[in-house]
Amino acid sequence: MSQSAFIAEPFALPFDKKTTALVMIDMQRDFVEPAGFGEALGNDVSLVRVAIQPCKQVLEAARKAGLLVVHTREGHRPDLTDCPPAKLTRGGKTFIGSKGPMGRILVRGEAGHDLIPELYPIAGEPVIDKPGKGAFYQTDLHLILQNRGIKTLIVCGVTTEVCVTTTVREANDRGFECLVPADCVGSYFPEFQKASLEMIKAQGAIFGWVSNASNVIAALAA
Ligand code: C5J
Repeated sequence: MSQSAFIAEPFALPFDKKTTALVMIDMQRDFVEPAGFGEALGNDVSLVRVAIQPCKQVLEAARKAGLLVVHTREGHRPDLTDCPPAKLTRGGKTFIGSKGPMGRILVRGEAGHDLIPELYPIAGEPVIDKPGKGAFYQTDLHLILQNRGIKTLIVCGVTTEVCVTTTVREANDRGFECLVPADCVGSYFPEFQKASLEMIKAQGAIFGWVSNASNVIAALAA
C-alpha cells in the first residue's frame, strides 16, 4: 500500500501515488517569457517566472515517483473557429490571433503557444490543448484521468487566478482532490495570488489544499 499524505493547509491530504497526477497548467512561452503575450499586455513576467524552478523540481519528483504527468496549453485553431467571439474582443492592448512578438497570440503551432523548455513534456506525458481557461472545458482531460483511476491532482502553473483556479474548481466539482503548491503557481498580480490561494483552502478546503514544492517533493519521495 503506497498511501501517504501531503503536508498542506487547511489539513493534511492523504494520497496514493498510483491515483495521483501532476497537472502543469499553461507554462507557455507567451505567458512566462519576456517578450510574450503576458508582457505585451503590460505585465511583469518576473512575477510568474519565480514559479519555474519549484515547478521543475516538482515535475522531476513526479516523474521519479511514476505519477501521471499532464501538461496543458491555452490556445486556438489558426482560423480561430474555436474561439468564442467574446473572447476575441478581450485584452485591451493585444488580441488573440493578432501578431505578437512570438507569433500569433494564443494560436496553436506558434512559438509563443509552445511550452517553456524548462518544463517540456517527455514521451508518455499527455498535452491537453484547451480553448478555455479551465482544463476540463472541451478537452479529454477528464477521460484521461478517469482511465488512469486518478483521484488526486497536484496543480501547478499559470496564472493562479485564471487558468489554475478555474481548473481547480472544475476538478473539485468532478470529485478530484486538488493540491496547489503555492510556490509552483504564478500571477502577474501579487494580491490575486494571495487571494486565490486563500480561497482554495478556505472553509475547510472548499476547493482544495495549499502546500509548497518542498512538502510535495518530500511526500512523493517517501
Ligand atoms: C490567462 C492563463 N491568464 N493560462 N491564461 O489568460 O491563466
